[in-house]
Amino acid sequence: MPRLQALLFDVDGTLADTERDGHRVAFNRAFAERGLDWHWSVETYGRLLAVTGGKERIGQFIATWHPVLPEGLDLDTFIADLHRHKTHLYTQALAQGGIPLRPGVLRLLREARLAGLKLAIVTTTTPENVTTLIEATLGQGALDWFEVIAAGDQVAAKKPAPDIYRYALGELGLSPAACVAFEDSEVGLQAARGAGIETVVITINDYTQDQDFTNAALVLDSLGEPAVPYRRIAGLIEVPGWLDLASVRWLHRAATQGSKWS
Ligand code: XBP
Ligand code: MG
Repeated sequence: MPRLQALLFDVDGTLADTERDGHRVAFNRAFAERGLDWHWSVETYGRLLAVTGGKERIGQFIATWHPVLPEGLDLDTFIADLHRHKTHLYTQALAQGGIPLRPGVLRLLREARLAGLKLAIVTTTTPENVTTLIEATLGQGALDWFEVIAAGDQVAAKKPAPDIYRYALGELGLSPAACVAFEDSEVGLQAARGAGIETVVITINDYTQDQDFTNAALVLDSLGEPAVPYRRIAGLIEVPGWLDLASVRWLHRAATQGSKWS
């Protein structure tokens, strides 16, 4: 049975609660600053989250809602420019400390580092967003904590395709059986499981908590902290309160030995 050698973290929804009050707000500001009368409500954004990637999400909005567009524009160029502006606004908000890490994230990252495990980021979002979030929350130099940052357009097919996880495994030089992934959404879970990686889901807000997480090794509402314990939603876990590295190792061992989760 392979030893646990790396923890792979999704970003949006997993490291931090970025979607509703981060990405969505930046999209809306970018629309307004580009003179567009579009507005993505909390509910509309929830529907659009089924499409991963900001450029792809704007494309989906245009294809579905048919907003009026300036005459004769090149759609790809228009979307790329709008999305670049959104990234600028979003990273500005992150750099000002606008979005904290979720409970338990820092604790587990530190514990994994101390134990000599490799860490990786596996996300659909734009690389600048990852860099800015990590530096704003973990400090300058914290990018070095991560052996691999797999993000955005590094692969053609975004989550739920497994490609970004396969890319990260290749860069880490590890087999899927040596890793555990952390995700918050069904599309993320599909991507990690598609690459053969056991996955812990930490659900977040109304956007993902009712999704299908049948294939997760464990589903919690957060990683938990002594002061902010998690709620277990599905799967077996021995330790109440917060998910520490010993529990992750136990899960990994049980899952790779083929235990049945319920
Ligand atoms: C979440 C996403 C991203 C962000 C927007 O990625 O789907 O598209 O909502 O980011 P993950 P960009 O959960 O894999 O971190 O606008 O930079 O694409
Ligand atoms: Mg996510």
